[in-house]
Amino acid sequence: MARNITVAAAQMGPIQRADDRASVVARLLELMREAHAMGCRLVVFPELTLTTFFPRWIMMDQADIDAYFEAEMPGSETRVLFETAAELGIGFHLGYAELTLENGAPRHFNTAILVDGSGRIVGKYRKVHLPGHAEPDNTRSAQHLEKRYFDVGDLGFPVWRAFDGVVGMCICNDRRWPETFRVMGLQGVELVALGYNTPNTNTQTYEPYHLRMFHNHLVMQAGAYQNSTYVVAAAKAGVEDGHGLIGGSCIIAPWGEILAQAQTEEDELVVARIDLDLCTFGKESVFNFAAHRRIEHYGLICERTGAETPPE
Ligand code: ING
Repeated sequence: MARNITVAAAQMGPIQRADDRASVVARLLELMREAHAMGCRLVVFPELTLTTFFPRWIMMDQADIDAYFEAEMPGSETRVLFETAAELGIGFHLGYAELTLENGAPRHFNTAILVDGSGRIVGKYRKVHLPGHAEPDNTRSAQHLEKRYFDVGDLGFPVWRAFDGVVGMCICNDRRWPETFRVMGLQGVELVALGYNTPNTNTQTYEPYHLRMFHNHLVMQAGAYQNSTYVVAAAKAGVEDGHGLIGGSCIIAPWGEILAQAQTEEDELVVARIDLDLCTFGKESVFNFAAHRRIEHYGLICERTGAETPPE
């Protein structure tokens, strides 16, 4: 029998540096209610979806940086998301900047949570692959200071039984690394929820605009196909204080095809009715890992971080 579930990628249009959380939460609630009205059981919001993409800005004062972080989740301004989810019986995935104390020391993570239809936090993920640079780089047309503002995620790539299936999460740059999807694939993942903030230009060299969107979909379609899992991906899109972010939010099938895709760079719901049972055939045939993988030949993947080429 089918395991049908209707899901949504809730693309967010731009969030300006001057926009307050209350105005953003109001937009998120509108998308959540629209998703519920369309029969969705899960709505996926983007990475760092409560504020502008602040890693594009140089900030030297920790208080200025911490203003973009959530010290509690739910907090006073986000609790209404959890209450509304429980009222409607819809789950959600939310990306945000997490400030937490560990052994008395502050830790800063680029985090995503999975919340079920009763408003309970089912799982948490902290971004592992932090792109960009740690020191301001004025050779770039815009900064990308994720290595400066965030610690490397320390939770691995877990999956959870939720929404009648096996659900995992990753965040933005994580999707460009096949290891991300494979570690979840080795845990039987059937739906990967992810959000992204992807600048629409390469800040280091000329790159044709269309390649940004091509690479965005390429890596997610490959991850979906090679692990026979759905991918529900929500962009923060549009121009934030003069800096453009691509859209392209989408829902991808376990055979790699895009089932639904955003048409704008604004707040937009991308919806599809999916059947989680359709992950099974790929996992039992082409990507039957137990039958086909040869881990005795894969050692370098975990033994070597950077590439080492043979001597001349
Ligand atoms: N953003 C970008 C992303 O991985 C990036 C950074 C863009 C890296 C293009 C490489 C190429 O989509 C985040 N937030 O990771």
